[in-house]
Amino acid sequence: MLKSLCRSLCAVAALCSLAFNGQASADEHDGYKTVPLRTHSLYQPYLDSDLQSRWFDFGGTTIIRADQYIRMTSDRQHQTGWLWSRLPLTATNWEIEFEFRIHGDGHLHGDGFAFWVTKDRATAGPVFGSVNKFDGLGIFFDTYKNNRPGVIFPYVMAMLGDGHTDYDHDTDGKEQELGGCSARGIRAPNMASRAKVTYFQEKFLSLELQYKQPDSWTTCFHVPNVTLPAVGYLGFSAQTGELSDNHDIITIAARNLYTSPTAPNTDSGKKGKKKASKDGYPSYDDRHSAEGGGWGWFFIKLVLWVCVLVGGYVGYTLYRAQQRQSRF
Ligand SMILES: [Ca+2]
Repeated sequence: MLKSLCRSLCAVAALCSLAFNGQASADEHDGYKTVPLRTHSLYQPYLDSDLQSRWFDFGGTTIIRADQYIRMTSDRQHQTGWLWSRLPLTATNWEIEFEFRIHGDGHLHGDGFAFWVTKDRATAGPVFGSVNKFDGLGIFFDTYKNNRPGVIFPYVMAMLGDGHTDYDHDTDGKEQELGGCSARGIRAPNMASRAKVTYFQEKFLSLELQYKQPDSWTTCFHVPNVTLPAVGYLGFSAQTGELSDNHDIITIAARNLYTSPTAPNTDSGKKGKKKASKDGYPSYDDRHSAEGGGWGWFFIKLVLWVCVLVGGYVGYTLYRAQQRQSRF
């Protein structure tokens, strides 16, 4: 009797500790609540003990150096490599931050790498190592200027593919561009760069880059009213042709984002200045002041309350049982 009660108490304690861990991982970040998405994150040593990754597939010329990087292409001609999540991203709103490094010898470099969230996955092709006429989002880190007069390279641009439209290499995707920026320092021989892609369904898609100095983010683009396919796989691919470079992915940190749907319009002044943009959503610059909350928090609080109640009950029963035992 006493043993089984002890076991119950341990189980409740474990459940509560899980809930607390969940609470700890629900981080406040840029005004949103964020929860890490393990299924779409990747860190050293990248592989499990059986030399597989539970959540990602690798292919083409990709090589993995467990303590350093995932190298999609080496600094050699005609290489094509990729990595893709095994599961689709099902989070409605998400943020994917990744660290990468583009480097190599020689004076001319190419062709660059791509970040993908698309309906299809894991097929090599001519657009920075993946298929053309894709359905979903591609963000291209283009290090070779084919033909785009007046634009400084490397150039980073996003394209929303509809499954039919071609990416045009000859004009570096000028006609297909959704948003983009020049990022001269992104190809750095001695330093890794970072990118952070943030997507709020039907609200916006943004890209921030970190390459000038550590902890300093530069907004590359912020495009309102973007809707991606509801289900898309996360991928990275890279390609070299006549020109070459090492294209390395170092870490991927994916996060689920959520915020209270009513927060933007309930300006109670509790947290100081908080204003909503025209669409009733906190403007990009005011994200720091957006109040969190939402169903995730509600759920965590609910679990904690249940833990307290059940813990109290089990503790009391245990106490009663001990009393009874000491009586006999
Ligand atoms: Ca190009």
